[in-house]
Amino acid sequence: APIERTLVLVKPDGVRRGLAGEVLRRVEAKGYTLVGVELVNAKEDLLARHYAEHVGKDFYQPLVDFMMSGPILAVVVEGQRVIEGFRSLAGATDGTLASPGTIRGDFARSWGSKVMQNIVHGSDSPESAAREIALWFPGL
Ligand code: DAT
Ligand code: MG
Repeated sequence: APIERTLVLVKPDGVRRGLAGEVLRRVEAKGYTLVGVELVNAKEDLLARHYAEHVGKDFYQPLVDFMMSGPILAVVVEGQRVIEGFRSLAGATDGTLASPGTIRGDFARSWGSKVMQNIVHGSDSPESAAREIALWFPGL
């Protein structure tokens, strides 16, 4: 199986709630490798590039404002099929619907206009992962 890298973000709600270590613990317990970790106070231009696919949607500005509401733990994770694998660990976007046992299912309950408060981000494809890793870890 191919070795991939993905970008994981512990969002400001996750950091505020003290869940950064729990997310890293689950990533490591699964057998993935941490290859970059940094606490970031993200600026609007970085978030605009990160969320380029959502620019113009009604939830775009609330999403960016939320992502600027506190520090984010940015992590590059490596492993076999880790892009799909981390999405599976994270669970569904809506915390109400995310399965128990997933990060969102266990720790998020937000839905509707607060659905962005779902603890983590994970890249959704090899193309997104390459683009996002270059944005958050230009040296990597
Ligand atoms: P995911 O984070 O599961 O990849 P996404 O890429 O579709 O989900 O959306 C990015 C984030 O934006 C998501 O974590 C939560 C927020 N979001 C998505 N759809 C939304 C909506 N309809 N209203 C408010 N926030 C939304
Ligand atoms: Mg996404």
